[in-house]
Amino acid sequence: MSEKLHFFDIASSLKGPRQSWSPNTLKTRLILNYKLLPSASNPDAPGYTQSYISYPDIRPLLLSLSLPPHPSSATSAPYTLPAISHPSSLLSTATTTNKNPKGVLNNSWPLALHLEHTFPQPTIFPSGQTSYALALAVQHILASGVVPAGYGLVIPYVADMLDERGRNYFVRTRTKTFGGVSPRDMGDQSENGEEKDWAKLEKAIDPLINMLRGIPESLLPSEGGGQGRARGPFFEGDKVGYADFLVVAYLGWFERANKSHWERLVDLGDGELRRLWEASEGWLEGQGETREWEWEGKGGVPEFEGE
Ligand SMILES: N[C@@H](CCC(=O)N[C@@H](CS)C(=O)NCC(=O)O)C(=O)O
Repeated sequence: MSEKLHFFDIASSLKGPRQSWSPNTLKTRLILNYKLLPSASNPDAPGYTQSYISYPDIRPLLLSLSLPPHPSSATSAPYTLPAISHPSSLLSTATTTNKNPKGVLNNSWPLALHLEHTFPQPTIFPSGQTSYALALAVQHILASGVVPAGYGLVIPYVADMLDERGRNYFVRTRTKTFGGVSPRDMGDQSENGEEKDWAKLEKAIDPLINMLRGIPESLLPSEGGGQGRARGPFFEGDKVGYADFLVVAYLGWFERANKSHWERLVDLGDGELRRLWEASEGWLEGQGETREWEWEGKGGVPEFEGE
């Protein structure tokens, strides 16, 4: 029997399943919980193990696993989580994305594809290529619109949910990334600034709400193919897929960082986001078996080191 897959998440000071907070690691966690945790329809699922890594330890951990940095053209930090260790699938699968000699992979998109390839059922692309195209579109809307538009409403609260070392690292590195502005001051500081930030986010997220809502029922034929009924809660009606997980991971970030902002966010539109959240919550909260990950030099990283 091969080793269980191990998942690396980012530490926080939150308790229970809410300890998992990052919009990127939550994308992978949702897939792992959907595919690998035993459920009524999948009682023999293998489960997985996990560890929570403090921000300043991510780089030394990934170096110890021989993972190269992202190219300097990437918009993220060079060494990032989520990552998995799963030599039994990663060493035997010839993909263009993974050449790692230790059976480790990071970066949420290649991770999603690798997990789908290795554990095809239940699928995260229920309509095949169409679901894949949908996920790409949702990812684009999030990355180029929603995420930057929502910065001012979520980034100021991130440091306070991290463990102490993570908090110091986050404030220092993000102050540099944001050109000297502390992440705590990322919100619009002008009069009524918070409402201006909300206006930006509402505009950016509207396409996703419309996509979840689907064609207005009055415009659908009343007969044939069951298409006359209301859509949702997922982009593909009652079939969940990776496109949904991308949005749920984003909502999870808000829920962890600032509950009252999250409440306002999921109430936008006609509750499409809240229904998506409620239908997916079980996959968001699932946890693997926690197992400390040891590597040479662990614990030797002073707080002030790193990017
Ligand atoms: N393209 C990467 C981005 C992941 C990412 O940016 N992760 C952040 C946490 S949300 C990280 O690990 N940052 C490490 C750092 O800032 O040092 C993915 O999709 O996995």
